[in-house]
Amino acid sequence: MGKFWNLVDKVIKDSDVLLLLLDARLVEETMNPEVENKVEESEKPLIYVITKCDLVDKDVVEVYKKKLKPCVFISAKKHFGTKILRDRILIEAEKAGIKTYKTINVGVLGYPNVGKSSLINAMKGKKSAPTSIISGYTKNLQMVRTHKRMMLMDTPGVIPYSEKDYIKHALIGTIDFNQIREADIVVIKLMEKYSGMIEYFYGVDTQKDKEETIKEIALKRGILRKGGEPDITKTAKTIIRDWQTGKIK
Ligand SMILES: Nc1nc2c(ncn2[C@@H]2O[C@H](COP(=O)(O)OP(=O)(O)OP(=O)(O)O)[C@@H](O)[C@H]2O)c(=O)[nH]1
Ligand SMILES: [Mg+2]
Repeated sequence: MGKFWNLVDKVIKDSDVLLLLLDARLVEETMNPEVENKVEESEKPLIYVITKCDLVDKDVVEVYKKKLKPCVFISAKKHFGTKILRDRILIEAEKAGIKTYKTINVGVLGYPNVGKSSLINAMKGKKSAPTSIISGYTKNLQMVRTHKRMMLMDTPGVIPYSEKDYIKHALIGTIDFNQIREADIVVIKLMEKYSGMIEYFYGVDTQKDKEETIKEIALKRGILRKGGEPDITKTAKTIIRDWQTGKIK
């Protein structure tokens, strides 16, 4: 991770404008104060980009328009918001005094798996930056010219040094669903955060005892141990996979 932070410093140094990407389903959780501080110190413009907006209701993210300035909503999947983002980058570059004949270097920063590479591809209109459901996929810097005057720099995702909250990482997708410890606890947290969402997706009743709900999903999906008992861990991992890949919304 230390190596990745060095890359972040380099990207900030080489950029004219910085984007900080935040996952629409976990905006607060994917905030990155360390990155924000570094950008602030550099005195370069920062645009907050809320990604994966196809996975949430508009009202959920609308509140961030006031909190984060400037802020652009995008969905790389639905190709929504990319023109607005391009225009916003041009505005911020102009404000920062970048000459109109000069290429604008744009650094794309954010947690692993928030959709940095996907955004670059959506801006470009074709796949140039490799993406994956496996978090930590981008390992190096990659420059992609997305428009005549715009060079986007893809970076490996970084998480704050102090960050040790594995439940949060599981929800963001920083930890792959296969590697998750205590997957049932992660699912229970998810059920608490988004009341009724998991139950609705799997077509089971909402219950007080959330462990029972996982059991019911296991039975419904036939995820069983050898003896026919519901396999809680495997079911919880399946739920986390469906969440991380955006099936549950
Ligand atoms: N539904 C939806 N999924 C998206 C969107 N953008 C990205 N994803 C998914 O999120 C996952 C991660 O996307 P990437 O673009 O690889 O994310 P990244 O930030 O580059 O990840 P790292 O390189 O691992 O840091 C992939 O499974 C994408 O398909 C979006 O706009 N909508
Ligand atoms: Mg990437």
